[in-house]
Amino acid sequence: LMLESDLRRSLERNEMKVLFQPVVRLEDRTVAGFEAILRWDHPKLGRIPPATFMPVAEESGFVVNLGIFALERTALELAAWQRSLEVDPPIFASVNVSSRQLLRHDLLHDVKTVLARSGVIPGSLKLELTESLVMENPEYAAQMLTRIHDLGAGLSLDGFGTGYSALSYLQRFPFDTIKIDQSFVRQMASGKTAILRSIVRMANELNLAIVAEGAESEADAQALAELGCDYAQGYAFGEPMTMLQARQLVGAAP
Ligand code: G
Ligand code: G
Ligand code: MN
Ligand code: NA
Repeated sequence: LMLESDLRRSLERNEMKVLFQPVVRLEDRTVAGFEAILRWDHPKLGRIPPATFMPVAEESGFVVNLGIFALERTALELAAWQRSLEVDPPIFASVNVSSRQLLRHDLLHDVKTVLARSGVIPGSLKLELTESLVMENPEYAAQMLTRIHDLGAGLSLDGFGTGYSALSYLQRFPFDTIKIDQSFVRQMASGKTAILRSIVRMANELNLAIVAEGAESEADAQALAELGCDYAQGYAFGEPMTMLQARQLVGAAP
């Protein structure tokens, strides 16, 4: 496949970008952190979204290289900001983790290396893992994630509510944050809030921070705040942006 050989050269050719999408505090709309999202600028095909190249990367194993790249770029940028910004709590950034990276690769080693090399404030670098990923092998995932948590990395449960597992079960994993899938925000707009309310109540009881994904309007943001979500991410607050734009947004030194 053409795309696969191109993909393998994307990193050395500098075509892969790590974009940052803001996550804001709903109480005052300040920027709390960012989610790192990969974008591929192909020389001939133009901008290719992760939904297109991630399946190819998963298949070929190159997803591990991409994951390490995203983790390193994110940690180095965040650490640079932290040297010039005095904000408490520090701005965080979260990086998506693929199945192969957690289950068939030494993710613990990668995280340890990146934390040591970058010098980011512990807890401000987070990993995002989906429910379906951790449920592929719950025992192994729980063991690995506990060791990664012990290194000082934060852990977010991504796309919550789309799978079949219960928060009470996931309590066994050292997550500090859950990200509620954007499908619940869409439902909320048509008056369906029951599931969202129960997720928020249980997350509060388990001491988990809540990020609602896919907040596209001021009305979404208001409703999510009223339901008790702590943070929101979505087009209402900003699309994935370049690191330079993100740096300017938080007022870090150039
Ligand atoms: O931005 P977009 O909606 O196209 O992203 C689609 C998917 O790609 C999202 O589910 C996101 O989790 C995934 N994705 C984006 N960046 C990364 C990355 O660095 N690593 C992994 N594993 N997935 C990513
Ligand atoms: O990792 P995850 O699947 O959560 O990736 C988030 C994806 O959702 C990103 O690819 C991002 O571009 C997309 N996204 C972010 N904010 C919004 C939004 O407000 N609306 C929609 N439809 N998609 C969004
Ligand atoms: Mn994510
Ligand atoms: Na998500």
